[in-house]
Amino acid sequence: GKRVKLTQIRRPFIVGSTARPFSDTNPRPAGVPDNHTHSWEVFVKGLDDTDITYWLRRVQFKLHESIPNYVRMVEGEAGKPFLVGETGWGEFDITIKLYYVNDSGEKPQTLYHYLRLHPYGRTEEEKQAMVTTHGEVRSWSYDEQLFNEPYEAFYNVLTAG
Ligand code: SLL
Repeated sequence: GKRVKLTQIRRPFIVGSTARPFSDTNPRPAGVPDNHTHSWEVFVKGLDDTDITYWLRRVQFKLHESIPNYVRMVEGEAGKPFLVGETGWGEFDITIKLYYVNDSGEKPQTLYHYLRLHPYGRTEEEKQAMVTTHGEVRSWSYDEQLFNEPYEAFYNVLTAG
């Protein structure tokens, strides 16, 4: 196929994690080890939960090796985040590999997200900014996927609707 020359298409997305300490409102599920302190999830999703499966096909999350089946592949489902949920006690770097739709001809790309269970920041204000009213610790980043000189068929998919 032919590429659309001198053209770049950007698509925004959010990569992040949300952690919840075990508590009365977030009880430790049966079978979860005593030393686990939090439930958490890591995800890739569209802005305001818009669908991104027209350009992103699947996502591989590489968690800490201490976690059973620490390499998780998540296939896209229209309108749903690419998401892995777990429980644990520690923070670590998660390797996230993005696989694009076949029409794109794009090679997979890797990005990193540090899982935070505890508020982090230089000041009390910075820490508080991570915590929701429900006591969730959010570490969310805005990111943009750049498609440079996309193939015509893929360009049409990207710009349809
Ligand atoms: C640390 N470098 O030492 C980090 C490693 C690993 C945390 C943290 C998994 C628990 C499980 C878990 O929370 N690992 O599934 O057994 O702080």
